[in-house]
Amino acid sequence: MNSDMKHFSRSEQLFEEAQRYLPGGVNSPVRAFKAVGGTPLFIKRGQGSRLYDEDGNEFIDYVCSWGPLILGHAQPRVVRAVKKAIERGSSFGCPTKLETTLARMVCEAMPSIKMVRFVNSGTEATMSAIRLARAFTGRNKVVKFAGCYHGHSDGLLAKAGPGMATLGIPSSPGVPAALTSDTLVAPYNNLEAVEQLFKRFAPDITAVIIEPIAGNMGVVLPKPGFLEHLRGLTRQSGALLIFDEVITGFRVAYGGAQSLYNISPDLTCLGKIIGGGFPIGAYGGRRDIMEMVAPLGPVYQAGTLAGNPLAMTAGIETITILKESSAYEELEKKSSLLEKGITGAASKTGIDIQLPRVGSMFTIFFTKDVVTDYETATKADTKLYAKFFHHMLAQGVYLPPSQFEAAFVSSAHTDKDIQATVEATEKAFHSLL
Ligand code: KE4
Repeated sequence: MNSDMKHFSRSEQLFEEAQRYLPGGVNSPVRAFKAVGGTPLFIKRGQGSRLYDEDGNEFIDYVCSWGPLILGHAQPRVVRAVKKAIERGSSFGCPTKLETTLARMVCEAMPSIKMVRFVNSGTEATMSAIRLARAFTGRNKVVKFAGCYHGHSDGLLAKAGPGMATLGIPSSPGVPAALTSDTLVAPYNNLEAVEQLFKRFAPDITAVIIEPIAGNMGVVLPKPGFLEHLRGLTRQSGALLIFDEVITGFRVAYGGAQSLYNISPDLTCLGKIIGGGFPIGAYGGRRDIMEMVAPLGPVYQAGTLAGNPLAMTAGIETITILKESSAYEELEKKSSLLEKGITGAASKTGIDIQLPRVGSMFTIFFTKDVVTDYETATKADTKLYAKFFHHMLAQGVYLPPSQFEAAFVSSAHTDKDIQATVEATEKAFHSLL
């Protein structure tokens, strides 16, 4: 990778101006580089595996817009399809056959989903799924896991209170305690904690919501049997199992994490990849549950641009390419090459890292302990990660600007990109010594 000194003066100027009009200069907090320091890149364009910023710097991109761009930036077939679609109009507020096409593809990819509703974000998807679960079961309490993020609806902005398995307390000002008092929080991978919650609250637990492979505390894998136990526990108690596959859906496999672990959740939330880079979310699952959604049933949920033709077109094109090609085998090959190269560089330089990976989603944790939950994830050395991040950035490799996010490989990443990234990692590790 070109390691000639990069400068970011244009991004600095743009960031200055952006902060006058936008809180923190961004439209989503994680973009602001607060966790790693420095100035966020202002991007001019993306192409394939590359991002180009306003200073003319070029980067191999492992953020991929936080997951949606599994085919890389400006994928030619997606661009052509969306160009044609926009010329026919961007939104009608009426049904189109595109929505049925994408819905059918989602249902065929994930057999647990018999019916699906499109919305405009993952936040809307999980918020709606929980409202639906409460209507279906007549119960109120929701179990979530520390370190899992399901978007920013009030009830889900809850963190663990004191003690192991507890009533959630607001994780943000502005969220009334009343709205998180029905949110129970347990440590990820901790079955005993979940069983304790069920012992205390089972008759009022409407659902367990989980990222089947966590991506929001960095990548954390479910321990063998953990998801199966959750499935058993919920089925036994009449609670619903909700898989939040906003990241993992069509990412770790065409059928998502539920196909990898062969588990049938009652409801699934999707987003990111199914919109091919356009705003999207979706929730779906058992027909007897989904039939409660308005206007078929009484559970209200709506959205002006839900199912809009552009997001549908980009999503259909994206998952068609994923279905038709050997995308997942290639992603596995490239991602495992990258993992071997990085872990090899770490052992060569004596840097302690963990590199949990499922398919093309991974995290480089700066810790010697295996990361199994939020507590062990937060033992990682975030200062070291920040230094590493900037050493990589200087060499033209763009990693997530936070230790607690997932990194992604796309189909557009070439073997040369992987090799260049491994070389940059070796140099970066040496600079950390
Ligand atoms: P959105 O509302 O951001 O579309 O989706 C919320 C959401 C729900 N569920 C999971 C598992 C998610 O990962 C997300 C959003 N992910 C974050 C990054 N990990 C999006 C990036 C951001 O917040 O800017």
